Amino acid sequence: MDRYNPASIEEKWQAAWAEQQLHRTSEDTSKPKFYALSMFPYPSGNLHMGHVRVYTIVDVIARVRRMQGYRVLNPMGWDAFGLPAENAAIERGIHPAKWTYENIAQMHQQLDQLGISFDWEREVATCSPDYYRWTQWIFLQFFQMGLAYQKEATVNWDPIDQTVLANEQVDSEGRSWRSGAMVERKLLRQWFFKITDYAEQLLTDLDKLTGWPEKVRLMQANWIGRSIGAQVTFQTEAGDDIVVFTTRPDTLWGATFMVLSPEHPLVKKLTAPEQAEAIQAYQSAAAAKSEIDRTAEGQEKTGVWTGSYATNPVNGEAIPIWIADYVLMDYGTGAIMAVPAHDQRDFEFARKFNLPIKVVVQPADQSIDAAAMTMAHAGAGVMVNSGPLDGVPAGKEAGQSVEAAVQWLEANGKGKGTVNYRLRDWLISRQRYWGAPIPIVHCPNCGAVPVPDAQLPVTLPEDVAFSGRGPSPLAKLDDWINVPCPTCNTPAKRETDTMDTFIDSSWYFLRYPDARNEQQAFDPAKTNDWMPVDQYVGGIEHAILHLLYSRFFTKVLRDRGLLSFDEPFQRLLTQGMVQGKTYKNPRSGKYVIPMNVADAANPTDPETGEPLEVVYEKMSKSKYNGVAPGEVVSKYGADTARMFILFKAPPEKDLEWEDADVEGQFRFLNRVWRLVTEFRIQNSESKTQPSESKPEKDLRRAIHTAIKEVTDDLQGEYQFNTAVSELMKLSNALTDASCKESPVYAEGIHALLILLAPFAPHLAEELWHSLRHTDSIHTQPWLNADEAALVADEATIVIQILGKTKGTIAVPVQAANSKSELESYARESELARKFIDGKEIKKVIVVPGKLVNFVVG
Ligand code: HQ5
Ligand code: ZN
Repeated sequence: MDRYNPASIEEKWQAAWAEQQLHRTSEDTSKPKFYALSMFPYPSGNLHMGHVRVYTIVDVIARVRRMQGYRVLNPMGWDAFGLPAENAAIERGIHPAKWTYENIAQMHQQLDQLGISFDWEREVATCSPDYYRWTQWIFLQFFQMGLAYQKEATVNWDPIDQTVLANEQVDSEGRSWRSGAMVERKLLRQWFFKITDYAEQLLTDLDKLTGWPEKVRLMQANWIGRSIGAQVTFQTEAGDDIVVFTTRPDTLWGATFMVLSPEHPLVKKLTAPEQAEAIQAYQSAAAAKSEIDRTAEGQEKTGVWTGSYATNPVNGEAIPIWIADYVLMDYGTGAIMAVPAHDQRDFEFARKFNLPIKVVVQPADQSIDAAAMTMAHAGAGVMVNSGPLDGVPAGKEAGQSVEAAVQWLEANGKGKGTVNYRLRDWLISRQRYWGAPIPIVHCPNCGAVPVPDAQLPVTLPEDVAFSGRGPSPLAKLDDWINVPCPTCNTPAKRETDTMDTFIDSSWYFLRYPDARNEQQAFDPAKTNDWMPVDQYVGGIEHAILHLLYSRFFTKVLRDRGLLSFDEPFQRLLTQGMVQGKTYKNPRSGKYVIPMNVADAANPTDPETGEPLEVVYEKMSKSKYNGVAPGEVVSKYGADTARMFILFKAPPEKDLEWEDADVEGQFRFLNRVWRLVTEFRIQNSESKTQPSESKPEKDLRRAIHTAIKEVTDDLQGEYQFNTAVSELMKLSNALTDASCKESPVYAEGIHALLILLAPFAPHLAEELWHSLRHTDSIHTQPWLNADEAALVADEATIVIQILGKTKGTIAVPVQAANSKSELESYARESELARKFIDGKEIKKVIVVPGKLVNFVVG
């Protein structure tokens, strides 16, 4: 008998499947469609165990649907633009394209080794001109719809490298991650997408996403952050208007001062001569601070009085105007009314600078006094000191004070109601090389002119030097930059910014249905046929940006007449993290290399002798807890790796990598191997006729229970872990069966293989063929549970004497459900007779299907 040797069978079947084009997407439109999508990876070079988890999950889903008769689209591609490639170029002198394509080849091979059934004919790489040509085309659709525009924005500027940095590239001290220079805030002209135009739809359509985790919908709703409020105008002594937006117009009567952003254009005019020096010093200090530092909670409040006053429009009171860095210019109007009694930041500010505090909301259960307050009261209560609003209930749930205030402001011409969103327009331009060039030419006569469709793509020049210093390499390439204006032919200049890589990933799922189209981004008929995605799987780290941007793109392209649906992803599964075992010294916080831990059961620090903690954390080099997919595959095979990952934890939960459990799955697959191999040997000999014997009935029940449970676990609420448990139960039932010559046993072996096929595709295929099948197991129809076989034909009935349980008896199901029949079975049972033992039966209580209680005297 051959031993289970994953290495040889896995390679053999991978080659055979490729040869047969087994994973090619079926175009048979008589079948229902199923679009399975996994978040495509950044081609970093090596597959991480986290990737293995996502792609295995999607693979099982896709394989089951194929066997269930769906035409399945299960594509793969590469999110291939972005900084890592450019950094590799700078650090190692490799061109980003070379680095990227080498990584893609390596990761593709690693995915193949896992037996993932992707349709590689639809592969896309976002850095390839035949993909980014359409990214540029889509940019121009946005531009023509007025949804792509340029404006000045405050950005992080590295004065040494002469480049803009993302917030993530500025360290906690405000220094550039690369040059170490103190980052400056600088106003630069940037490109934006007007996602705010879609804020309302992006919010309300979240209700349609019933197949998404509630958590993700909530995160998106909070990110969009809709609030109602009012726009109110305060007039300065000089007669200038300061417009403020407030979500608490009901507290206007409690506004005791105003705060402007240091960058507010009126500051100069408002500054009294004696305050000029202090104001200027404060403005420069604020300019050097990051937005995060300026708005961090609990920050000591700073600010300066301008020396001027404004009039509170609701009560005519003069209130002082201050500047403070916690008010940002690009948020709202850059000015706020301060209500210290009911806003914590305003409260801290007022206490620090001795400004008046006026209570306008009194809580129901206590009376607050401005002088004694230690913090703001932001909660519910009743309006006081507020003229027309006095007595109106205030607060999120029951309060009508905000609505009442808006009504009063509008009726008295003092302001108007507004809806505001936290969401801001999406800054999409990057001063980087490795991204899709923005297809715009700047002409001195015509302004920003789109590159005509026929001239797309605007390709990235290849012969470029990467020094890591100075502005984007594109901005230095005069030959590339200088072009005639497409409209008037005047010498003009190309836009040198490239697009944020999140743009590439906002439409890749629309390309897969028609990935080789050279005339269009996609044929709407094909994309509308396959979309929306039936099941999307990916990390929770994309809960907000990627998923929101993809929803935004879908709605814009729908409005452009290209798509016929509102939402791209019907169902979303966010997989948990794969964590590795670490040995950590709780005192020093240091991680110890596992190899250096002498006694794993009782681990101690080899340097200090202190006891070590065993904790599971995100896999990382610095914690010595990474497990390389390739090593697991070469030791146990891909099937074991897949089985372990699916079995160890429910898909949404974090997964603790545990070698012993990997061994466990390897042993299970070996058991299946032996079961089928032994069956094959016996099967060639004699065979009994089918009968209704108890062992055969029991085995059939086990088989069909497994079919039912595994099928349920793979539908909608995915529970791969319990599905694997069911497979183990079935294999136990087969091992223990006493009817190995019966056709029922053969049915069980076949069912085990078919149910196992999506999980361990190579092993299942090998064993299937060993049973003399000639076609692939992966093209077999999925199994349907026979409901009749599920019914147990005996019921277990409890026997009680005077209410005390004495044991159970087995009764035919029909009899157990009839009071009289059940009673007579019970009376005649050996168990009951033993306890009744000649005593008088005074009464018999029968609960059909459950118990019989004899009251004896
Ligand atoms: C994981 C890990 C690594 C990865 N290209 C983007 C991306 O996240 C996706 C775009 C749609 C925006 C998971 C991760 C994600 C998938 C690809 N993963 N653990 N690429 N250590 O390569 O779980 O959550 O980083 O779903 O693999 O990840 S990626
Ligand atoms: Zn022109």
